[in-house]
Amino acid sequence: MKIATLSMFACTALFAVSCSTTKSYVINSKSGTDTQGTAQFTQKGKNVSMDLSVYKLTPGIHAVHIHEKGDCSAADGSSAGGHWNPTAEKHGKWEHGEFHMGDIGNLVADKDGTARLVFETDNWCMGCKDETKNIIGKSIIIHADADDFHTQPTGNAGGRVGCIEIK
Ligand SMILES: [Cu+2]
Ligand SMILES: [Zn+2]
Repeated sequence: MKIATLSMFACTALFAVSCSTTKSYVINSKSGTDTQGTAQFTQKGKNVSMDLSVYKLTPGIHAVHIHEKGDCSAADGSSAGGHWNPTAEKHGKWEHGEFHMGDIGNLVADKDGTARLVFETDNWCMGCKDETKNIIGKSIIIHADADDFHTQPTGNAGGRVGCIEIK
């Protein structure tokens, strides 16, 4: 018991170097599609990494964003709201000029409809008190079409084919 308490304390004190938090989710298909896959988020020190694997997309380019509401209940994914934009900027390309905190970018699905994206940033956190960084309570949306990085406020990415509630 004493040893367990001590090791938990050490883990907290040394969070940046020795500990990480990982959460995994399954993608909900939306808009009558058969989208499948998983997303894993890991906070390690100051960085959050996302490992997104998607199957049964149409081949080609698909936008992926964090949207503002952690609610995938609507059949078309509209319940997830708009892009997560806690810093009130224009829609754009990640870390190029103005961009939303949810503007991850695009996935490329191969001829079988499979796509994988590994993304890491210190702009996000998992459950910290800074609401300009906290991704918990938001959602991931995978779109039917590509993000053009300039159409406001959506990137003209079309319908919503997959949704994940980040809890
Ligand atoms: Cu989106
Ligand atoms: Zn955006």
